[in-house]
Amino acid sequence: MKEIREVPHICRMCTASCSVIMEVMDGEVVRIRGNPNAIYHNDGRICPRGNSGIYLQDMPSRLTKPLIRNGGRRGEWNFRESSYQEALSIVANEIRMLKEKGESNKVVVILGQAIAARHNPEVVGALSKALGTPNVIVMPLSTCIGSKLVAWGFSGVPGHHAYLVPDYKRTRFYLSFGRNLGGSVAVGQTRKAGIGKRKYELVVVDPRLSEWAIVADKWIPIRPGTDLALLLALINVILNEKLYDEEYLIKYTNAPMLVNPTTLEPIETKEVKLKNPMKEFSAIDFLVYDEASESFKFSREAKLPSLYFEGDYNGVKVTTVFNVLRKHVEEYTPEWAEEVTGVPASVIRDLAKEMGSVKPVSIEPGWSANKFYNHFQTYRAAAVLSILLGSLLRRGGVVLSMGGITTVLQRGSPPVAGPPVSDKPSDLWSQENETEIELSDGTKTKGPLLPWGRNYFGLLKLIEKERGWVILVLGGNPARTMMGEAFQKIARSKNVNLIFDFGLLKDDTVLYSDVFIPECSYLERPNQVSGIPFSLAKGFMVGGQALDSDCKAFHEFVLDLLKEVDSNAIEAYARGVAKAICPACEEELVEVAKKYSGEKHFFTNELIKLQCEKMGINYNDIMKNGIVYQTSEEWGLEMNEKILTNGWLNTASGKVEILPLKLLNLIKKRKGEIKPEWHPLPTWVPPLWMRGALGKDEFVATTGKLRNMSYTSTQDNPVLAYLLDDTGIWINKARAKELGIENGDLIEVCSEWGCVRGPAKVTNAIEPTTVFIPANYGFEVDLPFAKYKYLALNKLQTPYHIDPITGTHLLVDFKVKVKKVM
Ligand SMILES: Nc1nc2c(c(=O)[nH]1)N[C@H]1C(S)=C(S)[C@@H](COP(=O)(O)OP(=O)(O)OC[C@H]3O[C@@H](n4cnc5c(=O)[nH]c(N)nc54)[C@H](O)[C@@H]3O)O[C@H]1N2
Ligand SMILES: Nc1nc2c(c(=O)[nH]1)N[C@H]1C(S)=C(S)[C@@H](COP(=O)(O)OP(=O)(O)OC[C@H]3O[C@@H](n4cnc5c(=O)[nH]c(N)nc54)[C@H](O)[C@@H]3O)O[C@H]1N2
Ligand code: SF4
Ligand SMILES: [Mo]
Repeated sequence: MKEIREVPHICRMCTASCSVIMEVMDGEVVRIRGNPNAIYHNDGRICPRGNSGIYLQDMPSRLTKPLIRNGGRRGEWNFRESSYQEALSIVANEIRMLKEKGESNKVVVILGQAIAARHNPEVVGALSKALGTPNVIVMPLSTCIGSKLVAWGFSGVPGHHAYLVPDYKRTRFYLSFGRNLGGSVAVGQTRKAGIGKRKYELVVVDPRLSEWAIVADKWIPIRPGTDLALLLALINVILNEKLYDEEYLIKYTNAPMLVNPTTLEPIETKEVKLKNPMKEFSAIDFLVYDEASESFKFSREAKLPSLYFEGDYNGVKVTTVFNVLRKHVEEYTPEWAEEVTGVPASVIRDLAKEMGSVKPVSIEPGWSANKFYNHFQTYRAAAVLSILLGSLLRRGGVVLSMGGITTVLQRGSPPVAGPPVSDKPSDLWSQENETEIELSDGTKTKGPLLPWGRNYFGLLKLIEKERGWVILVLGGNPARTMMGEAFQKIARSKNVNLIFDFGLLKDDTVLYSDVFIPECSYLERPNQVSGIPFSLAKGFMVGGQALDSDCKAFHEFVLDLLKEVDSNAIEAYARGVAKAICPACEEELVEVAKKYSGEKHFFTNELIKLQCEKMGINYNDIMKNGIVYQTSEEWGLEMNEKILTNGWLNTASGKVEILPLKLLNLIKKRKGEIKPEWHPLPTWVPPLWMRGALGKDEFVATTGKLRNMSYTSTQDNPVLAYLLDDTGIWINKARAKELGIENGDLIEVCSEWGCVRGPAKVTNAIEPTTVFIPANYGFEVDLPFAKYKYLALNKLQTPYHIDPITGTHLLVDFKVKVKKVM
């Protein structure tokens, strides 16, 4: 029997970061399986994508040598192999030249999920500082989670999918919309949802009978981009039928806050000092009407704040936030919502009644939520609905995971947005700020409410204006994942001096680059200690190194690059990394960085040792077991309760805010006027496609992930490509018949901006106005195993469809025409 060595790691086949064990035999990883020690995470399970990581060892499209363009234009596969040093020096020279001219800001970093999942805080903080550029585009932020992050954020909790989660194991009723836990899998969530499912009722809202809708107790098909109307009608019924959690609203929220009914401004506030286990901070207290003493009091001094008070305060007419909300949603009746969504009013009424009578209820906080123009208000409505039902931060409701708890206690994260690097404003930000947006009421505004300075439409504008840009793509495939083929547009510009790709696979981004350096795959590199996503228990994960290979991983590559650009920057980088992930390691890590002289994984291995030492983790334990827990899930549940009951939320008042005061302030400062798009109370905003009538031959495009594909990066994985089933473009049977389309026919789908082609999946399992275009297809380079070359979603989009709040990009929200290809 040959010996099998077991090496724990963190799965990098998607951002869900499951803890895995790699079985190594004879210098090969022969199997990857779930880590049984990850009891509060993926719990010994992984998905087929996780299993298929072993193909990274020898799949034909894995690139292992640096490449340098050998003439020809970007977009032509014309490269020669080079040494690491030669490729590195070309990139370093370009960056150094910009630095010497004082133009470091012309270095633009595009951060893909493959590096963002491991190194997001370090890149945005440490690397951009070391390079001297504030211009960082984080793909998962600008294409995936932007609007929802701040939507929940304004109520006091960061709306990041790994930070804010349904408490699947303890809920009794789960309303899932726009999420497909059975297909768009994160085993750390899907597993818990599966365990809990025996005890909760599952209602899935989706235009399509997804893998998750199939296992639901009820599937509610809905027109794309109209979930907001459904949620508003649920709020309407819950308020009218008094199905809300009165005690929760009175004790923990600003529902009783007295405001001016016209301006929504609080009538009177005062500052209070508060202290949580990590920080002292000041918050405001607001005036309420105390029913116990029949007088006006600040909320923290009142015994029984009234939800319903209306009257005069010092001659001024005042009312509560609760009253204003009730009035505000009066028009959003189930009958109105039926017209918009296609969901019968009776179904909406029954759903509201059920949600109001069962406890606890969990409402989906969402993941990929940058699909439609109204997604900010959609997730504001989801947050307010959760609050009305008393389920935010409650057992069995929607809760903060360990990452979310830490973020809230440190009082970081959204809605604080804007330029990512503090010492210089992002150039992208100024472009976003200047962009004209046409609002749903027909007026125009300049710039989104909260421009983030991370979005590539800003880059498109900048490179038209100035010469000499250097683009660094780190761990992503923007040629396929940027909307409207923005990357190809950037690559065609003569004003871009160099495009560099630090990737792994032969993909369309390499095709449009000048220089490519491969990173080691996760099988060949260690992984620094990191937190556990979605987890209520506190703990840490790590990755050992299973294989050796001739390549560098991220940290060491960055150090090599900085050494050539400006060796002084090495210290800045080490400090930045420490600040982002291990503040107590700072001085020692600077020494490690200075000592580094090119040995593979040296910095990472030393970092792991330092992290263990400073964070109270036993090194041998974590290296052997892959994951260590310092608490059980009870810790997370208790912390949620403490945050709720002590008023430690990240809002102006520290309480759960239905009417977000930070948002109100921001509107005053940035816009001066309340518009439906950023109304502080949940407000109807139609999706973009509804601005005109939907023609008889038109459909609304939407998208989602395929269960056995990750982003665009697994298309050529031999076993995953083989496993693809249910493929193709979903179209409703009756509508397909009108167009003479049969199952399997080659069809063309065209938007205003472009066309894609693929086989039709003709089915009753999709709502008639919708065409569903899977997100994971399409490529330009030659790939031996990949299917559906011409089904690239980003050919249909425009980079200028943006979210009016954060300026992030909308994945869909446009009309399409469909025809059979003869
Ligand atoms: N067409 C389309 N566009 C999308 C999406 C979609 O599904 N389809 N999804 C949207 C969403 S939700 C997201 S989060 C973003 C994601 O967008 P991206 O971050 O661009 O994601 P990927 O498509 O996974 O990037 C794939 C590339 O990452 C590189 N890579 C993989 N592993 C490694 C590694 O270990 N190291 C390095 N250095 N590189 C590696 C490979 O070269 C691979 O080709 O895209 C958004 N845009
Ligand atoms: N297999 C697989 N799993 C993945 C990934 C992957 O690439 N492949 N990527 C990971 C990443 S980065 C992300 S962002 C998550 C994404 O995970 P999810 O947020 O679950 O995202 P999607 O698959 O984009 O969409 C989920 C469902 O929303 C439906 N939908 C589309 N439009 C609408 C609408 O207007 N209303 C409603 N109610 N539903 C709608 C789609 O039909 C789909 O079934 O998945 C993660 N897990
Ligand atoms: S969900 Fe699947 S691909 Fe994603 S990290 Fe977990 S095992 Fe890997
Ligand atoms: Mo994503």
